[in-house]
This record gives sequence, C-alpha cells and structure tokens, in this order.
Amino acid sequence: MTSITVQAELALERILTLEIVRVTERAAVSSARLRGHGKDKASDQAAVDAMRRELNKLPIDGTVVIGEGEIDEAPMLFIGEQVGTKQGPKVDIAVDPLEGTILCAKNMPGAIATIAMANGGTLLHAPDCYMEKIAIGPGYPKGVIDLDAPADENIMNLAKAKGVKPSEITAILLDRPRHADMINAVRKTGAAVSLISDGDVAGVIHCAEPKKTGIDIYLGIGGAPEGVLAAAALRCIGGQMQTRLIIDTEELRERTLKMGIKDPKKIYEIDDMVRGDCLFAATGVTTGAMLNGVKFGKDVIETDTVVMRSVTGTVRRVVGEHRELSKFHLD
Ligand code: VTB
Repeated sequence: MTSITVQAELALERILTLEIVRVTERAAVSSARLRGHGKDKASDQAAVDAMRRELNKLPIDGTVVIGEGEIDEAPMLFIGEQVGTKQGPKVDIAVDPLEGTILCAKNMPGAIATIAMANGGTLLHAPDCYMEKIAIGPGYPKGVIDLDAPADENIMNLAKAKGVKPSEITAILLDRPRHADMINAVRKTGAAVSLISDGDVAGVIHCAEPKKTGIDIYLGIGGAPEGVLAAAALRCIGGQMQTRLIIDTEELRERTLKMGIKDPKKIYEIDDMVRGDCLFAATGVTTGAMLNGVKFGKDVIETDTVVMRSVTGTVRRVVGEHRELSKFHLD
C-alpha cells in the first residue's frame, strides 16, 4: 500500500489547513448554542473552552500570541499559553474564539470563531489595546492608502485607482462616537459609509471581495488583536493594510515594551504583523455577509467555514455536516 507522506516543513501548510477548520467549527458550534440568549460572557467562554480542547489535540508546539488576555485575567487561551501535543512544528497562534460576543448574544449578523496560525515567532504580539487601521483589497498599486492621510484623501486616491467616482466607493467603519469626524469626512467626498456594531475582522476581510460585499475600504479604530487576525487573512487573499497601536498610558507602554514592541508609533504593514506564511480560518456563528451561521438540525449540525493559506492564496469554503454530535460536548 502506498502511503502519502508530507514533508515536515509542509505540515503547517497542508495538514493543518483542515485541522484548524475543526478548531473554529467547534468554537462556533459551542457559542452558537447560546445565540440570542443575551449571554455574551457565557457564549465567549463556551467558544474558548471548545477551541482550547481542540487546539490541544493538534500535532503542534503552539504558543498563543493573540488570545483572551493576560494570564491573570484570562485563565484559558491566555497570551503565552502553550497548546498542542508538542509533537509538531513550533507555531504562533492568534485566536478570537468568538469575534463579536455581543452579536452572538443578540443573535445579530456577523459573529465568527476565528484563528490564524504561523511559524513560531512570526506573528505580531499585539497587546489587547486599540489600533488605528486602514485596509483595501487586492489589485491596487502600492501606496494608494496612507494611515496618516485624512480619510477623504484616502477615499479620493482609492476612487482614482479604481477608476470610479468617489460616490462609487463604500467605506466600512465600526459604529462608534470616536469615528464621527471620519464618517463626516468620508461622506463629504460622496462615498457611502457602511457601519458595523462589532466584528471588524470580517469588516477588513470584506474589502478583499468588493464585488461580493460592496465594501472597498476599512477605516478607523478597532481592537489590536482583531487587527492581527485580519492581517493574516489579507496576507492569504491579498490586499493592503496599515495599522498603528494606540499606546496611550504609561502602563500600556510598559506592557508593550515587555512584549517586544520598541517603537510605540510604528506603522505596521501586513508583512510586519504576519512575518511569514500563515493559515487563517473562520467559521460563522451567526449568518453574515461572509459566512452562514451554525444550523442545528435534529441529528445534524451544519457549519460554514472559510480557510485560507498564504503560500498559494487558496481559499476554501468548507461546509460541514456533523453527525457525531457528542464531539461538541454540548450538554
Ligand atoms: C472591534 C470589533 C470587536 O471590539 O475590534 C471592537 O472587531 C473594538 O472595541 O468585535 P470597542 O468595542 O471598544 O470599540 C469588538 O466590537 C468587541 O471585541
């Protein structure tokens, strides 16, 4: 009998692609069970438990670099936690077991379970702080967007590069008071603003498929951990992104220094946040523009996952029909 062997250096690239689908599927199903119950903490905890259980079965020597928080405040999937069987490649892992906890609690569109994996030491160790972000999809020359330029200038430049009027551009932003001026500036150009209440990992990814999502550019301030996850996705599917951490207290400055961040004002491009090949996966918890939510049937649970590899730029949609339901540990 011939057996298929995969070279060690390809393990991350090939075998783990399906393995991480299992990880986000489990987290999505566990949190989706609590969809619409107004229990944001409980659904997040369910996703964390499921994701951690599954991660610990993987043949990896993994370190969580973007997780649920520092060890003292997050007993599970904390930054620095070691996961996996240790029988495999050293990898950095970024997780958001339930991105959009409020969306899940309110059963609103767009909650996802998400993970990114890369070779050890290649993901930015971003603290749990805010981050300025700007992102567009693939196919534009470099330099179209500039984090330090006013929002209207970025819209005008993008419209020019796309060959359309600014009124044909749509920007996506988190619906927050801090974005009031930016929203006005975008609207003054004639461009449309699409506001999301949460979930800016998906918000950034929407820019990569403007024909499908109608979104051309992400602007504004969101979470830094979400920024690194989104950068991993864009590294796989193409696009441009610039970010800067918002380090506005002495305490945060000290914490980021300990995490190896020397220049607090540095502008990060995708390659600075994800310094090598990576995998990215997300499973829908509630149905959104990108993914369908988990469907619970009598004897079957359906999941919808997108999984990407940066090496080839392959994007797979994996629709799972799960029949052995005990694996979800739902009761
Ligand atoms: C975003 C969004 C998250 O936090 O990063 C946002 O992607 C930023 O923080 O889903 P604020 O809510 O404080 O503005 C979330 O909304 C929640 O983690």
